[in-house]
Amino acid sequence: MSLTNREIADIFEQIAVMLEIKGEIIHRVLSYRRAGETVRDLPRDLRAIAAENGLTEIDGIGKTLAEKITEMLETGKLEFYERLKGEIPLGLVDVVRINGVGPKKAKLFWKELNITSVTELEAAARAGKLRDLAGMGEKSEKKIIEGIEALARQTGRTPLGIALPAAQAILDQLLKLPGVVEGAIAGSIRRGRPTIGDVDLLVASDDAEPIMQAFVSMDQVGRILGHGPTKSSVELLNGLQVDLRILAKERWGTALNYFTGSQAHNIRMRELALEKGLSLNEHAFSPVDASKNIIEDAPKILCNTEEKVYATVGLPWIAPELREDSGEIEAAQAEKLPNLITLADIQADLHMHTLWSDGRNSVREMAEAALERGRRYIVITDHSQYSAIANGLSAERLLEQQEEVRLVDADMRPFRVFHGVEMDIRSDGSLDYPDEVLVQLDFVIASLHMSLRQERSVITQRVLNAIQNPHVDLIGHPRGQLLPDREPADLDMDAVFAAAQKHGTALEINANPRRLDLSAEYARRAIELGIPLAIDTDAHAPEQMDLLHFGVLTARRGWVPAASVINTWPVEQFIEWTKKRGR
Ligand code: DGT
Ligand code: CA
Ligand code: CA
Ligand code: ZN
Repeated sequence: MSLTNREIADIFEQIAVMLEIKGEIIHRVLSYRRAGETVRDLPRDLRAIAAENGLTEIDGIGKTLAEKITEMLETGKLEFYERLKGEIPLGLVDVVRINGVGPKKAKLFWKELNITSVTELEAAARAGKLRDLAGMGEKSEKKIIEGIEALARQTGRTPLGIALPAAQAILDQLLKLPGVVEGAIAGSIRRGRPTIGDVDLLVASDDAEPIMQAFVSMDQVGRILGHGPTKSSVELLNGLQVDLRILAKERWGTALNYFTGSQAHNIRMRELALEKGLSLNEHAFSPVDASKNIIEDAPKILCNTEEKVYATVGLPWIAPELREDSGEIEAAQAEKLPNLITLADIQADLHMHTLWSDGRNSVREMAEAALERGRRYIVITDHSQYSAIANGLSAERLLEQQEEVRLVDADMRPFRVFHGVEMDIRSDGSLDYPDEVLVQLDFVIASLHMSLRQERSVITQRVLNAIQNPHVDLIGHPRGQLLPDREPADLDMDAVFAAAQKHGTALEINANPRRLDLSAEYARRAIELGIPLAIDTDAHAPEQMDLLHFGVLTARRGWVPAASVINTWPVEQFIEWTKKRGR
């Protein structure tokens, strides 16, 4: 029983934590942690690499770690790991995952109270037994309970930013195979959900067998979960599950519609079909009798396109991002589907960083990268001084930067480079620059980066302070969530929306797939209130500008039309908008 890359990565990462609890030197801990990360992200099967004697050529894998990998591949076990588990209870590895519990605390709980699992720790915390330990108190005890609750809410879902490229890479391989006439990513990825349970792929072909064989034999496959003639499931080396279905192209529309979901949308579609005397499943429409039984000898209706599926139930085609049964059926019936924004509508990127703070490129390099990608104008928005770890700019350096921005702008016309900033909203609620500085900028983003766990009234007031300042144009990544599992700040979003509406301040959909913040649901509420949005990449390097489509996907899920998004506007309209806002 050989182990997969993911299982080996898990073991290395568990060893790192156990060594840390044991008090081992940090170098040793880090070498296991790094090895775990490397193996987890490895694009090839360790078995194949080992067969070529190539393990030590992997970055961060020396002779000792290579021997350990070989042992696991050959025996399915690791002696060192088994011994370690005898010294340090494995349950402590989960205890360390709790926010606010490090290896030192875990060891303290274990040695003092014999706690070896999250369950035991929770019981002790709720019984008030932790507060009397050295370095603990009532407050830190309460924090631990909150941390355990947050851990329980974690989902095990994969961020869209990881799942979509992985799915696309597999689909591209499949599309190159002979006999493949059509292929698509379906499921939650096609709907643009920010996190993904598993990947659903569809291929149309009359000769499924060799395609299935090629699919289960791909390099990225860690393990085959099911292998049938028309349906297979595999687990990739990174742990992601991928389902592939192969069908005849005559049924492409019905299948694509069914496997795109959502399940709730599908249920509505089946109800509409029944109203027309038809039963709908993933294969076809079948006529039914008065008691809703399929009439066996009546001809079925096959649909080779989704348009035909929707037309059969009397609807126009509905964009996948809307298919959540959240009003899209009713809107389609009333011919009131939104005119959704597309990637081509985007004219500008209003949020990016350079070498002046924590970006990796110069102002000019970022401008040229944006121009290459078809943008017509950008705003340079480095961090402000409060973000010391991000090398944030003092007012003095900010104005020094302005000279460089003006030079690049003059050079690159008609492409425009504006000067802005991503200003911190400090923990005490004050803004990081005085108004005299802000008036000199073309565009001001205000963002929360620090003290995100403040209580609701406090953190909400911080955002309101920024919205109310006439020099602040946009609130960056408003809720501060990180996908898949870092919870957003506890903001009173009704208050935030009311203030943004009153002051005309724009809210960001941060396109970075770790953020997607605002989420689709909040974006939809924002546009209903007439609040302007901006879709920005927050790029710290040119290639991150290519993540823009994730923001557009999120906006589409939020029913957002182009006109509501300020960076779809021509540059004159954008300038006019910022001027009207008091500068
Ligand atoms: P996920 O994978 O959790 O991110 O979400 P989905 O939506 O991709 O769900 P998944 O992979 O279980 O199934 C893909 C689609 O197939 C789903 O969106 C709708 C359809 N589907 C699957 N099972 C059912 C079912 O039992 N009833 C209906 N109506 N549709 C289903
Ligand atoms: Ca899925
Ligand atoms: Ca699935
Ligand atoms: Zn930023």
